[in-house]
Amino acid sequence: MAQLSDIANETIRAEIEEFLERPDEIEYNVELFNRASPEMQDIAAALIEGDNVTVDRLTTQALEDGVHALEIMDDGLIAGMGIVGIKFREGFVFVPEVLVSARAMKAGMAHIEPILAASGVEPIGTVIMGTVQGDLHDIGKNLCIMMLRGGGFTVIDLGVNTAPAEFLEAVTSSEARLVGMSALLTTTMPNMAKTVEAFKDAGLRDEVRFMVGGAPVTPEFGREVGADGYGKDALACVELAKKLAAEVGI
Ligand code: B12
Repeated sequence: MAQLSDIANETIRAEIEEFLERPDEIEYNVELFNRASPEMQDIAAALIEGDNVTVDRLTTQALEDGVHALEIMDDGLIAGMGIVGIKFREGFVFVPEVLVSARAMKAGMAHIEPILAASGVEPIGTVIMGTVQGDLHDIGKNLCIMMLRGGGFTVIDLGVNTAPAEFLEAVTSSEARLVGMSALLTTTMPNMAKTVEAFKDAGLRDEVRFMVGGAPVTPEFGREVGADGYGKDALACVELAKKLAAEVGI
């Protein structure tokens, strides 16, 4: 069984020891960081510390050393943000610290995005992506967009705080038949349903396929709001988009 003491990075060991209390989260993170290489642990530690300069440098170095962009994303950046998320939930850190870590995440993602996007595959179709109204979280949505572009989709990014009317306008003014909605707040999840309703009211519901995702969203919730599919992460988002694209004949 993976042990905390086997994790190479001292900051990560201290973070888990000091801030994680739930046994399932301790177990998950001890295993995750035991699996991650010391270089990925260093990236995660720098992200937790909000050190964007170091995340930038270590990400560049890892790519030069031949580490796959997806490994950096999963075992470095997302793994580090997972610890930040737990500390935020438990009240050990607040919005400013999370923003500084989010900036560090973006510094790493800036190197990964062009690589994932440059896979040279033929364009499959267009996807409209947005974080729903009232919600300003965009890290997960942006990861999905990166992976969708890498998977051959053209993406129209509506950004954050996207009103149902803006999704509607984007569909009517483009050829897009796929719409992806992201929500990170339980209070904004209902706006997914409102968006689907707006398409029904406009008589356009059957023209498009809706994908939903975000940490609090579940497959059941997706079905409840009338979406066509739920994706748990950015890889699942691409798989789902491909499946739904085939359904609508693009
Ligand atoms: C970073 C962060 C912030 C940053 C956002 C920066 C940014 N540019 O995004 C800042 C500091 C601004 C912020 C603000 C707030 N936040 Co905040 N935040 C987080 C945090 C720590 C991490 C979220 C994140 O980026 N995760 C990493 C990404 C990679 O994961 P992800 O978003 O889940 O995305 C993945 C999948 O879900 C999926 N996915 C995502 N979208 C989609 C879409 C589709 C179509 C598909 C298929 C898949 C998919 O793929 C992604 C990649 O794998 C979470 C904690 C957490 N554990 O989620 C809290 C969290 C979401 N925030 C929370 C809260 C309360 C707030 C604030 C209200 C705090 C406040 N008091 O002001 C504000 C709200 C602002 C607003 N109106 O939106 C709560 C929400 C609680 C709830 N029950 O609703 C959380 C859960 C923290 C907590 N436990 O208390 N936050």
